[in-house]
Amino acid sequence: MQTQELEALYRTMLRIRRFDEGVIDLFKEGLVKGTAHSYVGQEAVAAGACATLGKDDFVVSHHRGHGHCIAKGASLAKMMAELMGRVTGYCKGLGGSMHIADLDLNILGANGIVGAGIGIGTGAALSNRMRGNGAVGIAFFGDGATNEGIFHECLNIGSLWKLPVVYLCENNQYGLSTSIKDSTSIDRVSKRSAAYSMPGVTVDGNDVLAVNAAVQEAVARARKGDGPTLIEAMTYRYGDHSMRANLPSYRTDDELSEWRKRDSIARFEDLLQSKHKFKTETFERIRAEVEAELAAAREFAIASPEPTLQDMENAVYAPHYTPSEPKPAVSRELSFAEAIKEAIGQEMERDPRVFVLGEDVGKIGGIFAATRGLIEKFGPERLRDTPISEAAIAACAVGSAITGMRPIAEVQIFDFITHMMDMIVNQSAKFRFMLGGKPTVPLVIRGPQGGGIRLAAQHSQSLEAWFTHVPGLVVLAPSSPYEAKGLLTSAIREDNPVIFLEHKMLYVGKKALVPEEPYAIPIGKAVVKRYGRDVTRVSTMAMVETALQAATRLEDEGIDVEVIDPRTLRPLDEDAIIDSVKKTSRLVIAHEGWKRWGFGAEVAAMVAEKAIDWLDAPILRVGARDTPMPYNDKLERLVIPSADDIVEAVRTVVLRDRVGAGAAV
Ligand SMILES: Cc1ncc(C[n+]2csc(CCOP(=O)(O)OP(=O)(O)O)c2C)c(N)n1
Ligand SMILES: [Mg+2]
Repeated sequence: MQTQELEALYRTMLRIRRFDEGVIDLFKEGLVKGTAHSYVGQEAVAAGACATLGKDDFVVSHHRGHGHCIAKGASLAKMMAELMGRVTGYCKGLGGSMHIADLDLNILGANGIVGAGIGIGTGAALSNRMRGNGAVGIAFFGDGATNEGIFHECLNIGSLWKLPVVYLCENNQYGLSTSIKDSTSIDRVSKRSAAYSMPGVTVDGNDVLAVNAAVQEAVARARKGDGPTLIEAMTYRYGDHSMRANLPSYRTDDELSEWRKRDSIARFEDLLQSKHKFKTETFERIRAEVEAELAAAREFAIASPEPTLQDMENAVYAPHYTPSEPKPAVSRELSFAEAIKEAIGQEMERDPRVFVLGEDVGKIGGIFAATRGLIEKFGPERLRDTPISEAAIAACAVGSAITGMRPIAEVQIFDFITHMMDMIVNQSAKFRFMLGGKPTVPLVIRGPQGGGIRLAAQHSQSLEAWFTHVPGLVVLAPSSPYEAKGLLTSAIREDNPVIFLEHKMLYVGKKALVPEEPYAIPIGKAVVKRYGRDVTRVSTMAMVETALQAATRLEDEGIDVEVIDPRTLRPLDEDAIIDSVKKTSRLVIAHEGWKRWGFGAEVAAMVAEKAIDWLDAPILRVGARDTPMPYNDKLERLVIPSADDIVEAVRTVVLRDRVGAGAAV
């Protein structure tokens, strides 16, 4: 190694150590709030590893991430400002220590969720492979993360697809207070590589040159297309788990002093002096330069303003996609599945970044046939069959979306989305926000949901309220083949993560007219499916058809129902609902999800807040009974709201008013 490279390694280690020592002081002074996890003791891992990467290569970090960011070239001033919650920080003060990222430097982010970076790194590697850019990446994680499911799912996928990524475990012997000896069934993390048929090596993580050599080999292997390597770097953190931690002691003084004897910086200084003839003045010069840089960073941060409420609110969503094509005229009948397939096929043709991944989506085109036949046109790279690994599927979607692809991930049956929750809720919905509102996360998670075909409690749920509750997500809910194609087209073109709900009864429902040309239905725009004077009915997905049937029956009784399909559940077209309620003065909401704590509760509250003076009757909700979905067909029909239930609710609000408030109906 050249003197210059050795000096650079040394400087990086010193910058990391002095930065994090400075952060401890700032925390004590109250200038850094919340918490931060010190990297002091582990500097050789980040410095040795990142020195093997070029600018186009990526790193994904974890909660103890300052070292990785610094080693990959992040600005100390912007990091410091972020730690102080300032608007000039990497995340405009919205992310803090655990979310620092710089996509321009391919630092894809630290992470507050243990193990998540392994998933995002796997997705980013997939994206690099698909874009053919020759870049590789390192996913850093702690020993504790190797007992998370995402580790195992992703090492399997990474190896199976020979992805250009290095899995780098920083084994600092503890996950919070728990020793690896008490948490891990194997004596060497690197041995777990055998289960995923990739090389596994353990290196001295306090020897910067040893780390550098091992990672160099792994990076070369990844770049050649031979797939990932699992590296375990043995190291130790000197400080407690975090700056906020004030834990009873769980490590011995002897253990700490043993590790201090192997301090990476002191050892490297000795080597540079003895073998490479570095002079005392060289060290002094570097130290002085680092101190000056840190002082300037600190000053910059302290002088920086804090973010405003508007900075925060603007960071949640990227602007929604707005359609520009004229509405096409020519129509023919398609089934719901055909409409979805047509949207996906047309968008894949239009944009090479669009691809599909999921269980059985490629060769057989999905168990509901939503992608059937597309593989023949687009091939197995873009119609990607995956292992049964929902967390990794969602992780590949997030990692590839933030690095330039536009993935569509299928959930085979929506109930399995429970396995994807971290990636959807903690990662995709918050990524843009945590990074100060800059990046986009263009991904779609779609699949069949709802009951009606006797699939019982774990294959029939309507879980939309879980997702409408989360800022950062878009939730789309088509009610017909026409809506399915137009909304999915928008979803694929949208720069925010979209949850796309495909009700199973629509899959088995009637064909309907769908234009052949691509068209996009605007996000956040409801449609009036039937105009009426007496009562507003807000209905979603399969309940729209049920509501229309109920409306026809009510017509015979002289009750004129207006049926509104919000189509987008989040962001909700509040104006369309309010305008209708102002006209009819009555509101009934019907959805298949549970009535209690459901989507309808939000609609009801919104109308109560904004239009209570226009209401002549209480708002009624019709939703599923408060039980899981039963298998028995008669009971299932009793749980899912029927046209009878809707008719009854409408009669209640209308007749109540016609016979006078307070009358029993
Ligand atoms: C999924 C999840 N579980 C638990 C936590 C709380 N937590 C944060 S860091 C940590 C320890 C992680 O240990 P390790 O992966 O070895 O990293 P280290 O802190 O040692 O660097 C825990 C339990 C979390 N943030 N995320
Ligand atoms: Mg650890």
